[in-house]
Amino acid sequence: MKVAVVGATGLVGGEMLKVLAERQFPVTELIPVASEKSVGQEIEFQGKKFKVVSMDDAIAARPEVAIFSAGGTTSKEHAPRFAAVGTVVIDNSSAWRMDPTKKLVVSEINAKDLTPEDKIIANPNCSTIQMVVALNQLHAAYKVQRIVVSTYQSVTGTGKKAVDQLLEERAGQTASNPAYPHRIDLNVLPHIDVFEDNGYTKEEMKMVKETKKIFGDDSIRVTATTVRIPVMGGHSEAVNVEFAEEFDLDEVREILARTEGVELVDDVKNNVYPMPKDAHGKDAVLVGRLRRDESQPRTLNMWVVADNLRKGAATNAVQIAEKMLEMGLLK
Ligand code: 11C
Repeated sequence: MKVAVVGATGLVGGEMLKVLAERQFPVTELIPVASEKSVGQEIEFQGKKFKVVSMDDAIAARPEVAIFSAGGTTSKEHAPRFAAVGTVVIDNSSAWRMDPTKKLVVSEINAKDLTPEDKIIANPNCSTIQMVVALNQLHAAYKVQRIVVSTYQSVTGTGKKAVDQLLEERAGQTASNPAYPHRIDLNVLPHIDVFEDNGYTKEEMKMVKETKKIFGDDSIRVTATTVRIPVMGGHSEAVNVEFAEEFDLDEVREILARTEGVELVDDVKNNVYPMPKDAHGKDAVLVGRLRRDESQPRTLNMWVVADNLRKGAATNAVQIAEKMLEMGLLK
């Protein structure tokens, strides 16, 4: 497979290259693409050096698959140009997620619905992916009715600029080029992405809308508060979920223990629960702190942690490509 990675020099792009190599995706030719200022720069993949090329050169090479992680504007402009030459685009931005003609795919949940007509496939937002992976089999067993989620998100979700801000502040300096409107070290920002007219942030509304689209069920009610914390390594989420059917907590544990993509980390007697430091570099979504919400019936509380650059972005994108390969949709 000729594989283009658009945004190859970014944080997610770098993770994408790692995941492609680790999972031994059959890359015969890697085509790294980045902004004009990075063209000609060399990047390493599987022990070999590859030159970063321009978007036009990458399209001319007609790769079988292009994995985009370069922001919505780039995706809007260039993904259709790759699709026009027959390339399957897996796009990590928000550009196509809510487009009714495009599928929004989490590999374990709905990759099976992909068809040869799907040429631009949207990868959901990281905070949505880890929540729906954790809920997938519970939804099948008890039917999710309402979700109240609060997130604790890593600075890596913003990108390199935010990582630098945290490191500079932690070293006692003033950030030279801050990513956030306030300091992030020794602080918490109840603000991810821009504010919308309803008072929610775009990140919060992504969790609402994307969850409904991925589960194919508009009746699921979701409300979110998304928060940036001075952490690297992964996003954490407190998820309160109300089901239509009554559940048994031991059965919930059994279901989660066999859910694809989930690792149950739940032994509070021994202080065992999911933490971002333990999710870092892993593909699994860690789930723990399982307990009944005693304030109302059929409601569960859970704590969900995952590496936002892995399952939340790169791993899910590569898994979609793997599924498409298995299904004969990449040629
Ligand atoms: C964050 N979730 O942690 C964001 C990053 O729509 O793909 C990913 C934004 C997106 O800041």
